[in-house]
Amino acid sequence: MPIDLETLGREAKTALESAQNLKELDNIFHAYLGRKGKLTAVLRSLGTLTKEERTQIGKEANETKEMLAKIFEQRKNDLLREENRRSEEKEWIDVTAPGKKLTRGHLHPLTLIQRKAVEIFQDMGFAVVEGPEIESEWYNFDALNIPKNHPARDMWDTFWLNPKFLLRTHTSPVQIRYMEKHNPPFRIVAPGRIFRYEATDARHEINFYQLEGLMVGKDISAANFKAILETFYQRIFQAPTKIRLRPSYFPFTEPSFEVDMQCILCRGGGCSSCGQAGWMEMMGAGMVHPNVFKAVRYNPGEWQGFAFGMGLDRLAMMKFGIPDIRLFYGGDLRLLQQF
Ligand code: FA5
Repeated sequence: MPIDLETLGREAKTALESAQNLKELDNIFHAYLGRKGKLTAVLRSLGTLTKEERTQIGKEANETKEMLAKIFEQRKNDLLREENRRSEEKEWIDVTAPGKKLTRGHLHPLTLIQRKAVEIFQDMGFAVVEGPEIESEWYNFDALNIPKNHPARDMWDTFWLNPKFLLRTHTSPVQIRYMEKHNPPFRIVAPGRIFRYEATDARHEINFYQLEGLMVGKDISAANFKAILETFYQRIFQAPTKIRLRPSYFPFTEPSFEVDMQCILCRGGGCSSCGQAGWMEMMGAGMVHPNVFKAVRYNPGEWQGFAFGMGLDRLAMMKFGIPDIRLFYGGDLRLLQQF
């Protein structure tokens, strides 16, 4: 059978040139030049031909093969370029399009109140210090004039970690830590988290925040405390508030008092948040007890000062109108997203 290489070549050329994509091109290439391809078959059959035919057809077949290989390469490049162009079009980025808005987190109301309170005290010249949450019995109790077996220890239901260490029940130990290392006069505040082993209700948590204050000098009196208290409440609430000082007892102050604020939630009428009292207990305070000065080797005849420990959670309740302290620790986004 005569081999019509010219027709085969033309047919293959047209097929390659009209391939629409790389896969199709590859299939056509293999149909002619693959292992079982039509042109490959011609090349394989050369052995069965006479010498003259072999020279003649072999030359033509090789030329056709080279020609088709070139066309294949060219078409492949064209199709690749075309595919790149199409995918670039598809992946086009509009750099002017407005971005997707990321949802921003919120600062927790307790963080907000702590920052605000600290800022106000800093404006009044108070330095900010910190102390550890795990405390020794000495700093939490003994140095604050509450020796072992003293009934006042029952004022603070304690999470003991072992016979010597505990989770601090108030921020007052920071007073001792600071005074041990610094000489008066000074004024400091110490915000921090504290822990109490007690039942919870609308205004009691087992872990909550306090802000300790301590001002020591030669002539610091309760009148200074009252002035600072008034400035603080004025600035934090930016509205008139009703405050009252009640005589109280703390082993580390003498005299001692507690500061109440008329409950914002019921305006003094009595509600579940304030235990129907109409007043919320906001802080304990007093003039530093001479025994505390002695514990840190200050001369009580020379120095005097006031100290206070305010409950930051209760301050946040009153500032933001939150009826239950437990809401601060519930992690409910509906509450947090309001801040
Ligand atoms: C003390 O912790 C004293 N260290 C305060 C003090 C410091 C007195 C310096 C004198 C000199 P008290 O236990 O009363 O005191 O707590 C102080 C304030 O913390 C309270 O007035 C109240 O606002 C808040 N508080 C007390 N217990 C809780 C509780 N379980 N949950 C939330 N807040 C509380």
